[in-house]
Amino acid sequence: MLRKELTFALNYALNKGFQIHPDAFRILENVDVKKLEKIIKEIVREKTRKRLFLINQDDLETYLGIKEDQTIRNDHKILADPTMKITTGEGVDGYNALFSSRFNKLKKIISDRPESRMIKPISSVKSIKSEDDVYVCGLVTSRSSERNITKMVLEDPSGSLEGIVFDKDLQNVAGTLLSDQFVMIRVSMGKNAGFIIKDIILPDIPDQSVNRSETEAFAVFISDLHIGSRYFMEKEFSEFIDWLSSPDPVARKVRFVLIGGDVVDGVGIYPNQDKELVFLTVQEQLKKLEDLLGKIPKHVKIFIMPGNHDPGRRALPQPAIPKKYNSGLWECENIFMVGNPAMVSLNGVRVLMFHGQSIDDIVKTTPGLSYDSPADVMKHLLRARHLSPIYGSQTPIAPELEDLMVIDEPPDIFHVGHVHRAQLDMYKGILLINSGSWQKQTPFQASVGMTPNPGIALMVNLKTFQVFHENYNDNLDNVL
Ligand code: D5M
Ligand code: FE
Ligand code: ZN
Repeated sequence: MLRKELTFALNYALNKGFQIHPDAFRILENVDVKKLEKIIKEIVREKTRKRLFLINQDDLETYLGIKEDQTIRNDHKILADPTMKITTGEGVDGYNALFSSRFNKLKKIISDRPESRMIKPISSVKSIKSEDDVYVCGLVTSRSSERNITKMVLEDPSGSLEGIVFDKDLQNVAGTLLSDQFVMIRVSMGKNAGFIIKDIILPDIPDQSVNRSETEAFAVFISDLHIGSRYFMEKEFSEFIDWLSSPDPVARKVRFVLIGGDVVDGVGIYPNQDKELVFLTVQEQLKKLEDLLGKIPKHVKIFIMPGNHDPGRRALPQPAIPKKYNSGLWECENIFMVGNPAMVSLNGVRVLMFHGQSIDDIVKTTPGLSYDSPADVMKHLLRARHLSPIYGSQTPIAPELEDLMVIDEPPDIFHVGHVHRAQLDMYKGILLINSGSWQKQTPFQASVGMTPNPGIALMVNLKTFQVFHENYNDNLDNVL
């Protein structure tokens, strides 16, 4: 239904012999009604003078002061995307290949550290009776605490080694290690021929120089729209989309929108989901996404990554949402479909995107970590240099020949979603963003005591790394 003010404005122009381009029409729809009459009359007067009888997008953008600033760059490069790399090994052989790739990649990463020159294969350590401490590295296959000691088993391609931690502080470090995580340890031979662990060293993030954009382009970080769910906040999300076309000085500088997964609610993801859906097929859900994103100005590049609710493979790493579910998104000039995880460069700023499925397993097994502070879990992942270390828990992991979940290169920005809590933090110069959600608290989340803060769009000035946010939630308690 056209608003009466819009109808008046259109009739005014049409009666003066004007045509109105559909793109211009879309802009008019979003203009403040009180200003419509004045705008249309001035444009008609101006163009009549020039004897041009078509009102197009450019006329309106010029008039409204929302014309694209051509000096703000929007260069992008997709640096890593699993979509075309997925091979899927099979069964035991596949997992052997996966874990051996994990070990080799992380050993290479840790080889930048001085101690790593002394790393010995586990099998060789077992046969020597050295007085000196030795370094070994491997994946943690088990850890347990009883009485006042912590036991840990580490495995490398040559064998496995059980060590004991006595030191209290070091036991706390050991307690935060995730199963199948890569570590380097310093051990000595104890009196009873057992190994004593003296130090635990994680691959972690080295001190690094951070990349910045030369121009003040803004990137917006969002995730977990859950379109199709009756709890999807369509009104608030639409307001945010309209804001992107508004004269707001920050909106005028937005050149990128990154969407970190769970774009739709999906179908058959949890029992009795259909009772909570307003669109019952993923095709309808994705069409709605396409329509909403279609309103974003074309100079804004949009990157879409899948999450655990989106169609396609569920196991990590996930390929991009397959084209067969919605070809429109794939064909749209300013939309880029990427897999999960992915690394993209925006004007030279490197953004690592990951939906965040592994957070569920990590908060369950790690003391001190919770859903309320996803940024702390993100730091944990960076220290482990791996996005999903735990194998065999809730997060499905595919037996890829190469472990694509290793964080090969540190990013400048680390963007994660999944837990529906918007949060910001920094770690070793890396900006950590959990992008929250656009879905109200679901009955399931209420039942497990999860309180999301939905309806907040986070954005970063890629030149200064200043962070802004737009909060579309009416609830005043809903804050960042
Ligand atoms: O997940 C939204 C949030 O809900 C995320 O933090 C995980 C949590 N969640 C989802 N399913 C479960 C189960 N079964 N147990 C515990 N926590 C869960 P989303 O991916 O949007 O559904
Ligand atoms: Fe989600
Ligand atoms: Zn999710």
